[in-house]
Amino acid sequence: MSSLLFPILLTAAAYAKAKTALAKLTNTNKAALATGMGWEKGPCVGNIAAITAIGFPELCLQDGPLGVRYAPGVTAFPAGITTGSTWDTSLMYARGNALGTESKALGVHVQLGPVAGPLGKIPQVEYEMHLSDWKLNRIGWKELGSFSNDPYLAGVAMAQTVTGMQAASVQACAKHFIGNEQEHDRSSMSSNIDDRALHELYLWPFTEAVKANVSFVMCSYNKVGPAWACENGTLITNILKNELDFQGWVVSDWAAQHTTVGSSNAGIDMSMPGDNFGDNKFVWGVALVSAVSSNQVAQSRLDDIALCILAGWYFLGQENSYPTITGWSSWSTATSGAPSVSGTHNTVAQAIARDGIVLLKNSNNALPLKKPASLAVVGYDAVLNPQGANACVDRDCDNRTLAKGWDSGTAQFPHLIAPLDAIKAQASTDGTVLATSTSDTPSAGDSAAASAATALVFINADLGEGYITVEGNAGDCNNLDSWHNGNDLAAAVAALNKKTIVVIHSVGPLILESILTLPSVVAVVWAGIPSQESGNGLVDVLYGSTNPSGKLPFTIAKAAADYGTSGLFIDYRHFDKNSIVPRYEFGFGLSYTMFSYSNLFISALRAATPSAGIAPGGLKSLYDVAATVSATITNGTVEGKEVAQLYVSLPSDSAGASGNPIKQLRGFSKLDLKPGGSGKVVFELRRKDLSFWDTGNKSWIVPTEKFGVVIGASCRDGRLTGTLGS
Ligand SMILES: *[C@@H]1O[C@H](CO)[C@@H](O)[C@H](O)[C@H]1NC(C)=O
Ligand SMILES: *[C@@H]1O[C@H](CO)[C@@H](O)[C@H](O)[C@H]1NC(C)=O
Ligand SMILES: *[C@@H]1O[C@H](CO)[C@@H](O)[C@H](O)[C@H]1NC(C)=O
Ligand SMILES: *[C@@H]1O[C@H](CO)[C@@H](O)[C@H](O)[C@H]1NC(C)=O
Ligand SMILES: CC(=O)N[C@H]1CO[C@H](CO)[C@@H](O)[C@@H]1O
Repeated sequence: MSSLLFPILLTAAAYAKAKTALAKLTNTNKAALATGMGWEKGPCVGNIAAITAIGFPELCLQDGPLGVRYAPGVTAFPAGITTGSTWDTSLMYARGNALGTESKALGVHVQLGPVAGPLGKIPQVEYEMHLSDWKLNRIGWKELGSFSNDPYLAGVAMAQTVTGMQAASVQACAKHFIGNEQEHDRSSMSSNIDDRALHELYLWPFTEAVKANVSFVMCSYNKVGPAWACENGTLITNILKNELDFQGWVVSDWAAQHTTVGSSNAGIDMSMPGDNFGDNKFVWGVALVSAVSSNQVAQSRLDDIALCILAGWYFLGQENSYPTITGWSSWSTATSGAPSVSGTHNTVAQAIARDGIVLLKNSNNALPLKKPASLAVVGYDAVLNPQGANACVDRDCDNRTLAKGWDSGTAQFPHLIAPLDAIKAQASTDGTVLATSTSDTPSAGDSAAASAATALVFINADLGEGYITVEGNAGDCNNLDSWHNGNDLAAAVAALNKKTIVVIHSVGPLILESILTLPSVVAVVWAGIPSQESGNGLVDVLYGSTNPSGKLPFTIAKAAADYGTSGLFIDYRHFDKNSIVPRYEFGFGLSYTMFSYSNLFISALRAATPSAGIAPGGLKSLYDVAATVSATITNGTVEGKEVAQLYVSLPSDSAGASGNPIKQLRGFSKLDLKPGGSGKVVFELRRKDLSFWDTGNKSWIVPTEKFGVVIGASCRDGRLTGTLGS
């Protein structure tokens, strides 16, 4: 942390309190503040010992981004990717706030989320790591937290989540900094990202979290260059703390810290879990005190570390009657007297599960279903694991409906409404005769499929963290196919049923060509990773009580080889550059109605001082509004929500910036429109949104030529086109 900038973020009162408390601490106290107590030495996954002399309690850091891990009675929220696919800032905020509220009630001071990235990730079959390149994974995998592989969409979701969480007085943690793009060899591989891609893509979501005053950032397991991310001073001190003005603290991912002196001098502020998962060897603690005594680490560095940990705690008011941990521990399944914390957060979980659903295909209005006389429901993904929703530890299996992936970011399901449970309830209301087959063997569903006018087939594709291998997938995925031969199951049903609707639960994109070429597959629904309210959210959309309004937060390609990861050209940027036609483009999603776009307005480009380069440290003017773009969206025939998206094209060869992506997302807005209604979307473009990162002089530059502006319903469905600037 840069002490110089400290008072800008913190209230004078919080700063003064931290200074006063610091003056009472010995170096041993200060090092203890910065060092976890050791693995499983407290109720949380990370614990800092209390310092009673200053009234500082034992501090609890707890997983994870989708719910309070190991705690009883919590809400299990939908994954980041399903939150991202809502494109709904109010739901992003509501989820963050509900997570924060549950954390606080349970006595958690620091919630280990949200997650930025992976961004460049789409799986490839081969995945040997070389220092000179980096490999691919399915988007959305990293602790199931990541919102999108587009940095702008991910950045908005990060900021909303942080703001929501911290409004509940819980410190949020933006992670994993940086380039933590795969599980394979995650502690030894290096993500070598060039400076422009670093700034324009990988840093972007972190920057937005920092702007939202995120209390801390977690450095990641991987290397970035020769040094590990937690030991790289260029990244942590020069870029994160100085260039981005980050004023909180940096914590190591669990055992991602390697050296006492190197990590301190690189700028990290907390060592977690303290020892290396229970070996009782502490990289900091007394070793850090010795390093200060021997002048290998400056006294001012240790003071800075302690000051910012204290200040974050004061800043969020955590010294004021904060709940203590009662009746639960990460290391025991026994609970007694733990508070009930979930309140009505199931409504937030259901709204996200529902509004994150993306309708990919809908021929002849096959959906919504209207009181069908008969309906077949086929596939193991339609039902609950008979051994229970939490039967697999950290969700380390793909046994029946997929509602969470496997990883340290899981939470216990309080309940899990499987698709068939919710469909049964609706069928009973409608008098629909249901035929079910809940096997993943293609021929098993034959009689069900043949007996009904319409068939719903459920398929999935799981993913998780590398400490567990599930069905041969060691965290990363081996390919982009559905699991358990889902495509064959869908084809078998489609061979017998002319109205086959495919529902997909998956962590990210998968290749659907063999299904989509079948004329009997009339509709395809991507239902993401919906968590506990899965079936409820799905039925809302399948039966049309809610119009689908999710949009893809990634591209679905026709073939795995169509994805790219080189430099700036990830996801749609790569498809655009190489003229590859995707199957379903980024931002795509159908509705049960049509929306029309009109009245494009583009303001003049406002002059700024300085008008061209903005040097590091002069970041503030980068967030000044440089131009405003607006449009009118008009309803269709039924009520529905539309996500209007703004894409900006930098001039193709402006000074210093050849090779810009053809277009990039720079705004979005979701409107709820009744029949007969229309609404205005207004996009405020900040200077940064119109800049490129100049690697020569290390600054953001706004080009002086004209920008292309497109407002559309996806990245390839532009409805209104104009230019900005002169
Ligand atoms: C971040 O903190 C600053 C300074 O206290 C404040 O002006 C700003 O509104 C905060 N931002 C958010 C998103 O809370
Ligand atoms: C730290 O990260 C930067 C930015 O990616 C990289 O250029 C540099 O080589 C890394 N430094 C070390 C010592 O690994
Ligand atoms: C999950 O499925 C596997 C393979 O069928 C089976 O061996 C295992 O017992 C199941 N576990 C649970 C907890 O459902
Ligand atoms: C950065 O370098 C470019 C040329 O590469 C130049 O046009 C621009 O004015 C420079 N900006 C600053 C702030 O030095
Ligand atoms: C585009 C569209 O369908 N607009 C409709 C909005 O609702 C009014 C009133 O129902 C209709 O007249 C419009 O045609």
